[in-house]
Formats: sequence, structure tokens, C-alpha cells
Amino acid sequence: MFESLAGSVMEGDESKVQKMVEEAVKNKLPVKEILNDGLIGAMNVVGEKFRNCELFVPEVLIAAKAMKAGLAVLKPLFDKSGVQPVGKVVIGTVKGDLHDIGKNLVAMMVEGTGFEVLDAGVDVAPEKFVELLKTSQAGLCMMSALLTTTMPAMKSTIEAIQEAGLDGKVKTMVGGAPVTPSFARNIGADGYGSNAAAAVEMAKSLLGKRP
Ligand code: B1M
Repeated sequence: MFESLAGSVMEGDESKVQKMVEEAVKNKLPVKEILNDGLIGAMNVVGEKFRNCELFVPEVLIAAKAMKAGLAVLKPLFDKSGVQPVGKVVIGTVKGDLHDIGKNLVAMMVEGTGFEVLDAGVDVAPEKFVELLKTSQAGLCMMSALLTTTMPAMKSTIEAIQEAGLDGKVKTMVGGAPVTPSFARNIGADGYGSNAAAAVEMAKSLLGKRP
């Protein structure tokens, strides 16, 4: 059952995934298993294939959308079944930057591995990141930038997080085409991801989770 559910996620068959998850719930299969062995398991394989260049961006986006269709069926049942998110993250494209394709891909992949994701959107000011981190009590701030001119906004956001006294509670992570590991280190980010699959691994490691 879980194998064919995972297969349908990887094929990106949204309606089949939705129906299979509904069927699994109807048959009283444990929500945790449907989530971990079906949906998250599939996205882990997708991430691995993406990292190995066996899958490309459109295929990953399609799989992530199918996974979301299944997740939507399960979400209302999480509380009752004692399913806790692996961790909570805030993600956004930094101030001045409107590029969101890569950020959305990262958000979907991170969500697909069991994190609760608050997507702040694009052109997100440092104060907005701070406000969302405070209200959500998320443990990780994920920033994306596609323009060399907006990369400094990542540094400003990290500084704003420190000034708000959140640096002991919130880890920071950066990524996007012009961002490099040395830039990440220089601005004091806790982590960097070169692509969506690497971002998932880094998010898990920063929050000390191995779902
Ligand atoms: Co723009 N743009 N753009 N653009 N655009 C680039 C980035 C550019 C390189 C094109 C070029 O000149 N060759 C260039 C930047 C040059 C530079 O800064 N040095 C550029 C420019 C100049 C501009 C404008 C200034 C153009 C203008 O108006 N004169 C303008 C800026 C607007 C603004 O933001 N204020 C602009 C506008 C646009 C569009 C609106 C038309 C559109 C964006 C649509 C959208 O996002 N909704 C657009 C696009 C599509 C691009 C290109 C063609 C493609 C970007 C993309 O989506 N890639 C881009 C050229 C290119 O990259 N080939 C370009 C696919 C995406 C999946 O990859 O975003 O890299 P990427 O994400 C990857 C990784 O980087 C990583 O994972 C993702 C998946 O593997 N990643 C993370 C991303 N975020 C991460 C966060 C993480 C970890 C990993 O952790 C937190």
C-alpha cells in the first residue's frame, strides 16, 4: 500500500494520492505510518534523486504538489493521532527580491519531510522575519536570495534576529543561486543549502532532527 502511495507521489498523480490517502484513513491505517512511510518516504526518495540529478526541478515540483494533496487529507487528523511536526521553520525571499520559484521548491521539500512551514513570501523585511519567528516560535529562519543586490538583506535579517534576542532560540540558514558557503559563513548564518535537497538535510541537522 505505502509503496504504491509513494510511487503515485513520485509520479505526481495528485488525485490518485488524495484518493489513496483517503482510502488508507478509511481503512484505519495509522496516520503516522501513512505520513512517514507513504508521503515523507516518497519525498525523501525524490530529494535523493534530485541530488543525484536523476530528477529535475519540474518533476520535483510536481511530486511535491502531489505530496501536498495527501498531506491536506491527513492534516486535520494530526492532533488526534499525536503526530507532531518534526520542527517549525519560517521561510522567505529576502527584502527587495521577488524570485520565489526556488524558495517555493525548498519550502515544499522541507514540508514534505515533516516540518511545519510558515511561508512569509517574497520581499520579506528583516522585521517581518523577526515578527513571524516570535509569533510562531519557529526554530529555523530560512532565507532565499537570487540577486547579488539583495544578498546583504540576509545579513541584515540575521542582525535583526540577534537584536531581537532570538539568536539562542533560532538558527539561520541561507541559499539561492548567488549565495555561497563562504558568504553564509561571513554573514554568520548557521547553515547553507545549495539546492532543495541539501536544504532539507541542513534544516534537519540544524534542528537536530532525523525524521
Ligand atoms: Co530574475 N534574475 N530578475 N526574474 N531571474 C536572475 C536571478 C538573473 C541571474 C538573470 C540573469 O541576469 N542572468 C539576474 C540576477 C543577476 C544578479 O543578481 N547578479 C536576475 C535579474 C537581474 C532580475 C531583475 C533585476 C530583472 C529586471 O527587472 N531588470 C528582476 C528583479 C526583480 C526583483 O526580484 N526585485 C528579475 C525578475 C525576474 C522575474 C520576475 C521575471 C522572474 C522571477 C519569477 C519568480 O520567481 N516568481 C525571474 C527569473 C525566473 C529569473 C531566472 C531566469 C530563474 C530563477 C529561477 O527561478 N531558477 C534567473 C536566472 C537563472 O537563475 N538562470 C534570474 C530556478 C530555481 C529552481 O532555482 O531559485 O536558484 P533557484 O533555487 C534553487 C537553489 O538556488 C536553492 O534551491 C533551489 C532549488 O534547487 N535555493 C535555496 C534557493 N533558495 C534557497 C534557500 C535555501 C537553500 C537553498 O535555504 C534557506
